[in-house]
Amino acid sequence: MRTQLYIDGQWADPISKGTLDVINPATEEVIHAIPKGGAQDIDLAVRAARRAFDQDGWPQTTGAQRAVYLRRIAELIRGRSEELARLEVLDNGKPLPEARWDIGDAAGCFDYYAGLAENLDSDSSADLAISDDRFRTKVVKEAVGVVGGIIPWNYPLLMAAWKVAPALAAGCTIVLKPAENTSLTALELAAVAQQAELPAGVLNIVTGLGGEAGQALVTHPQVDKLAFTGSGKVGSHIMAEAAKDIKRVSLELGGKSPLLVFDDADIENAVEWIMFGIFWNQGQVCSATSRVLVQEGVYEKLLARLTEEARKITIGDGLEEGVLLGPLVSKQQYDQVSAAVVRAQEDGAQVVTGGARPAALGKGYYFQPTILTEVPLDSHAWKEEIFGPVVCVRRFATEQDAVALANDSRYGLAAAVMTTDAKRSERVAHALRAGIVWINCSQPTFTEAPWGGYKQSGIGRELGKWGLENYLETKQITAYTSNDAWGWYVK
Ligand code: TAP
Repeated sequence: MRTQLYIDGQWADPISKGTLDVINPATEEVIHAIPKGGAQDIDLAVRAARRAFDQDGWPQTTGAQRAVYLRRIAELIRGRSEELARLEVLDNGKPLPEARWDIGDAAGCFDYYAGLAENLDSDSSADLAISDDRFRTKVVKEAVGVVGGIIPWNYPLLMAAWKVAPALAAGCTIVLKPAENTSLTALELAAVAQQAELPAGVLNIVTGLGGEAGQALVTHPQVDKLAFTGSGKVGSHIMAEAAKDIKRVSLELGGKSPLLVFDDADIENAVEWIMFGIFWNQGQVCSATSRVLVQEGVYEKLLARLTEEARKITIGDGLEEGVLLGPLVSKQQYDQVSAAVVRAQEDGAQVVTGGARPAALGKGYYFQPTILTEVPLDSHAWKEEIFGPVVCVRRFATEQDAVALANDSRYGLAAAVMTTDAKRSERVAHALRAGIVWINCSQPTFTEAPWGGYKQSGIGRELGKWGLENYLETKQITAYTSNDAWGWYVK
């Protein structure tokens, strides 16, 4: 485990010499200390990224050259995948099979953007058809500049990959501030980049607190673009800071994603996807299936089957064989989820199952899979992200009611519809105000497909070619091909 920051291709102690404890959420034990970077470390990192961008020629490399580095990084991550997955479990708490999946996806993300970087070479020379043949116009895509990337703790290495891979593919340089709770694999990513011989300053990783290192990155005048994933509150603050000097900003924020089950749905299939949607990663997922809307005819049956399956989930240390639900990431998150369930009950909700720490587990930030019903529409539990293994289940009568209930949210990240009626699924998919709609499934995520939300779930899209666009400026270059300038003017 690393003890230093990665700035300008070198490992460095933070100027303050401060550290932050790393706590294993399964045992509550301190297992390590990471460096606590501050404003001065961020300044050094941004200056290094600036120099790598302005003077060292990173944006002038071809996409094919950048792809070589990205593929090397992917290969090196794969070569260390088991070690990285175990580190992720110690830091975040998620079950090992999930962590293995994340590491594989992170490597895949670097490979994918290597391919898009190569395509950029051919895309950028295209001529544009314009209405005056005395001019020739072409459009080129160029890197935005120095990126400040800020990520949360729910998918530590994967979220780092979602920011770093497209930024580097585009020709940007980046300073990444991982979440204070889960920085271990981000620091390993720095080691991987060093081993891949990525030029100095292109990727810098500064661990530390959001209010210190994060804030310094957000307000640094030499940062051109901010790419953030996390809470709406911090996202809104970052957008306000970015507005002061018109930094580009992309935000991936929270959600309160609905899943609609119609009477004609395959109930067993619906139950499986709901389980996956709300209990995977302990429900600490921005797109988590946190509101389940069930048509009257199948409500009782679905609730009974979901409750039965939720009670069967094996809870424990993510490193143990067969565990499906690990601890929440931190004491703070445990307290927040517990408080949200107490508040839901005070507001009138019924706890069908779960609602507390599992009696058998005395230590660790464990919380039972929890199903709430009778949750008032104006309550915190119905409206706000709980970010834990807590699902609200509610009945509806008609398709129109279901769509209205689903859309009655300030969020619009994801939604799902379960029905065997193809026409209905198409109709409802279009009516749902969300950036991602799944039909007869929930949560499958593909590096090739856009990821992001409507309304207060964010701005911009990650992944796919849309994710690359986040890190590109569009420039038109227009040439006058006649030698009669005045003639053009008077015409
Ligand atoms: P946030 O507080 O939003 O933190 C996300 C990132 O922003 C972290 O790296 C954080 O640093 C940093 N940050 C905090 N304040 C900052 C500031 N003033 N300037 C710049 N960066 C700053 O989310 P969290 O604490 O990880 O989780 C809180 C809630 O956010 C969760 O309960 C959940 O509802 C939501 N959340 C959503 C998502 C997604 S994917 N949408 C992911 C995680 C959490 P620190 O690590 O030091 O706080």
